[in-house]
Amino acid sequence: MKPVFILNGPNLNLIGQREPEIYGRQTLADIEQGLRQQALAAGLEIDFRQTNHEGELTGWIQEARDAACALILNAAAYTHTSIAILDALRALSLPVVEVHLSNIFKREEFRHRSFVSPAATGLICGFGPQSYQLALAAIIAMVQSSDSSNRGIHG
Ligand code: CA2
Repeated sequence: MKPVFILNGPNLNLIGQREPEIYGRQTLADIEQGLRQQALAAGLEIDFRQTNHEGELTGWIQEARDAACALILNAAAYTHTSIAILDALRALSLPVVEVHLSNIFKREEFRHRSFVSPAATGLICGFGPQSYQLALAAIIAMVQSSDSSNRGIHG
């Protein structure tokens, strides 16, 4: 089985150190560690990455077309600005879960628009680091149900 790509956009490397009142006290490495355990328990692999560069994030989304079974994406500020990321997502035929630590709809107006949502299977936001765990749980359920339907009901 191919890994689940978990891709993170700009400034997410700073969480846990700055603005804890918005993003919590866990670092991105803490979140990654929890997701690794969750994936392991479900027999899945994850490929967890962060970048501050739009082009790199776009390239990783393209890479997911052949290299991933599903994508969890926190595009951070590029969520609200990037048509390049929307176009790359449109070229995918995988489950895509958009995640945000904060509830973007409770925040400034400019965070209410997402260029990721129209290309996503679903969106989870507002639960802090748990947003990622809920997204992975959704992917695990989707991957396992498509796996069992491929194998037939008696496996
Ligand atoms: O809530 C989320 O997960 C966001 O994707 C986080 C982004 C923000 O631009 C989105 O609107 C919502 C910000 C990433 C972290 O940025 C920091 C900036 C300063 C200090 C710490 C983190």
